[in-house]
Amino acid sequence: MRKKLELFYFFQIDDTAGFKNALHNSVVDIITPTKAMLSTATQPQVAVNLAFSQTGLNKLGITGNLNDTTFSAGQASDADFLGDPSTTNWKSVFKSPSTLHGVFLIASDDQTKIDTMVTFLESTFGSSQHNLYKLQGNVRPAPFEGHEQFGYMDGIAQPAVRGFNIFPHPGQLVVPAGIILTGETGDNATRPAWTKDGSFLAFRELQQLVPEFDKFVADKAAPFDNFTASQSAELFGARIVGRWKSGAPVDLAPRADDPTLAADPDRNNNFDYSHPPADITSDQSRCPFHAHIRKSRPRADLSAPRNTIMRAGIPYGPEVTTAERSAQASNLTLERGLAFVSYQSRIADGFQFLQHNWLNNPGFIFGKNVDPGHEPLVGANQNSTRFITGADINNPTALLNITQDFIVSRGGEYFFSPSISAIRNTISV
Ligand code: N7H
Repeated sequence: MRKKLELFYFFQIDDTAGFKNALHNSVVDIITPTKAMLSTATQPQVAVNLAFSQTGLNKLGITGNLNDTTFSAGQASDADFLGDPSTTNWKSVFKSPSTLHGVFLIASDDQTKIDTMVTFLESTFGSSQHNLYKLQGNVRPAPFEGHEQFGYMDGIAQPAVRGFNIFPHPGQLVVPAGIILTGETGDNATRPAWTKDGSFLAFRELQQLVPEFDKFVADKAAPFDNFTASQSAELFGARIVGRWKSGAPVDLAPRADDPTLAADPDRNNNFDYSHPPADITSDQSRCPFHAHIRKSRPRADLSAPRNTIMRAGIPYGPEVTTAERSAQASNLTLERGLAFVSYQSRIADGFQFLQHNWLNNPGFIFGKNVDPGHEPLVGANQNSTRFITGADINNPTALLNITQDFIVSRGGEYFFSPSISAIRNTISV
């Protein structure tokens, strides 16, 4: 749902029969089919999707085992494993999985259309559900549209799903449909038939401390060649992400941004970190091993198509204010961040695996001449000190400690997003 605005409407079901009735008779018909989203010509002005937590399915009397223990257990019990300092910083809605039954995702370019949809849903469901929490996502204002809160272009690298994306771009990973969609080729789990063509949705509300990140990058950037301090900082930041703010990959543009490369979908993903005769186990001159995009998708470092996610997040919150910039500190009453969404057919292979086994794990990427360290943005260590190597191009084995988190997990939940026919024929009857 590529729209400028997206509302995450988290709800609790109060009356099972009434909820099913409204869902069956009025709401299932307004859920947006994937096919309609494939082209701007057929996209509705307001797109709606729906997903349920395990406790939500229980409340609806859907007893079949979805065969994803991470989903069934819920995200609150996963907090420590994900590297969060338990649920200390979590929003209360996510700390109470027994009442968080589902989420509506409502996207549009027009806020009034979202508001009208909320009014429609609330009047249709009546007292059979109530809202627990709303998170309003918004694409950043021009000229930062498409850029996440730290300033980097997002939404560039997505897997192509076999059978859906007919013409993948060069370098785009093509995965069997069953890596993202349940019941498709490549998803081998045994599940009830109605789950076919659904997907598990991992939601995370990730607060971003932007002035703190900017200060860290400015303070800790190793001086490089004849670069000015601000050029060295820009290079350091780009290496932490693996892409310049424009989106150009540092693997292809290692020393200076290249906006033309960034904007070219046939080139901006066409790299894999290998540059023979350079040694991929020790060469960090282009992209460091700790970089966000390298640790979350290692390309030639490690072939792991099963550990692939489809990302569908959107920023939330206001722009950084002048006062915050000059104080080099966030005003914590003005929360901003990323409403992170990923889709996968098995959470333990997708979001959870990437977070725990790769981003948080200082030893990963394995087989290198030096431990890469934590991924410096989302790589979590229960709020304790983290480290990276590869920060200084001239001394890539040197270790740099990171004493502050720039992303604070405000919690989340795991949901299952069923197909429309499953909602119509199973969930709402
Ligand atoms: Fe990331 N960021 O600003 O650094 N992410 N991410 N992410 N992320 C990507 O390639 C960001 C998060 C992945 O195939 C880009 O589309 C931020 C989590 C994966 O090359 C940027 C947050 C997880 C990719 C960001 C955040 C991932 C990816 C480059 C949180 C998984 C594709 C744009 C606030 C657990 C890698 C692009 C590939 C790309 C950022 C979260 C995973 C700019 C700010 C939690 C798989």
